[in-house]
Parts: sequence; C-alpha cells; structure tokens
Amino acid sequence: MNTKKINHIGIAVNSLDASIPFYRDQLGMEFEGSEVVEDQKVKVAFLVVGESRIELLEPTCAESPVAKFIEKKGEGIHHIAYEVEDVAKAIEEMKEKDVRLIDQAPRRGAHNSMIAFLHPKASGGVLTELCQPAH
Ligand code: CMX
Repeated sequence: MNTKKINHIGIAVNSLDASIPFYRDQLGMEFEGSEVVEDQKVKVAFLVVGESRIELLEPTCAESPVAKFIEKKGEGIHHIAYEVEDVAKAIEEMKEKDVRLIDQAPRRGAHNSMIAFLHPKASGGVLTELCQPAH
C-alpha cells in the first residue's frame, strides 16, 4: 500500500467556535471551512498546515462517537488519517495482511472523501483512518 502522506489529524473538541481561534488566530493556519458529516454525527472544521490539515471534530449530539470519546478521554487527538490512492484496494490489502478493521468497506468522509478506519487495537491504541480524497 502506498501511504502518501498524513492527510489530516483529527482532534475531538466540544466546540468548533471555541477551538478554531487557537489554530487560525494564534497559530496562523488557514481556515478552510466546516461541514456536517451526518452519518458520523460530527461537524468538522479544516485548518491547513502545509500539505496536511487539522480536522477539528465537534459532536452533533450526545450519541455521537466523538461525544463518547470526549466523555471517556476528554478533548484531544482522536485519529490520524493517512492518504491512499484507492481506499477499497487498501482495505483488501489490510484484510490480506490480517490487520483488524473497523470498516470492511469504504464509507464517505468529509469533502466527499472515501475513508475506512482500522481498529485501534491494530495500531497501538491510535485510531487510524485511510483516506482517499475526492479529487
Ligand atoms: N481512539 C482510540 N480508540 C478508540 C477511538 C479513538 N478515537 N474511538 C474508538 N476507540 C476504541 C473504543 O474504545 C473501542 O475499544 P474496545 O473494543 O476496547 O472497547 C474500539 O475502539 C471500537 O470502538 P467502538 O466505538 O465500540 O466502535 P464503532 O465501530 O461503533 O465505532 C469509530 C468506531 C472509530 C468509527 C467511532 O468510534 C468513531 O470515532 N466515529 C467517528 C469517526 C469520525 O471521526 N468521523 C469523521 C471523519 C471525517 C473524515 O475524517 O473525513
């Protein structure tokens, strides 16, 4: 599998409005916009850092997995997303290599990307996302 770069680092926050100013105004990152990813019950905001992004994740309801994450661990790094060319192919490769997966098939992420999560037990407790951008 050709892991091309870190596409983004996901950070769980209680409030985008409260968190964006630190990255945008203190660190000087370009704010790229925000969107709701309905089926994952999160609102995300992207801030550009070089060829990667910081993805702030705000839960949209109490049942959101990100709300549960914050409840358990507090705000902080939620996942690392590696960019791949073909996420469906990458999933098949992970299966062949007996890597434990959360997603057996690609699903839609932010910006119309296609994504898949590996199980954190496969990666030392770090939630790992494979991400195929839309372009
Ligand atoms: N870091 C480390 N471990 C995590 C974790 C995280 N962020 N999230 C979940 N886990 C652990 C759980 O504690 C659980 O461990 P145990 O099996 O030991 O109990 C295990 O992983 C499975 O978690 P789960 O919540 O029971 O499993 P689900 O299949 O219901 O959901 C996941 C897994 C990761 C998809 C979900 O928790 C989640 O975080 N969903 C939101 C994903 C997200 O960020 N979406 C926006 C992405 C947009 C984009 O990047 O484009």
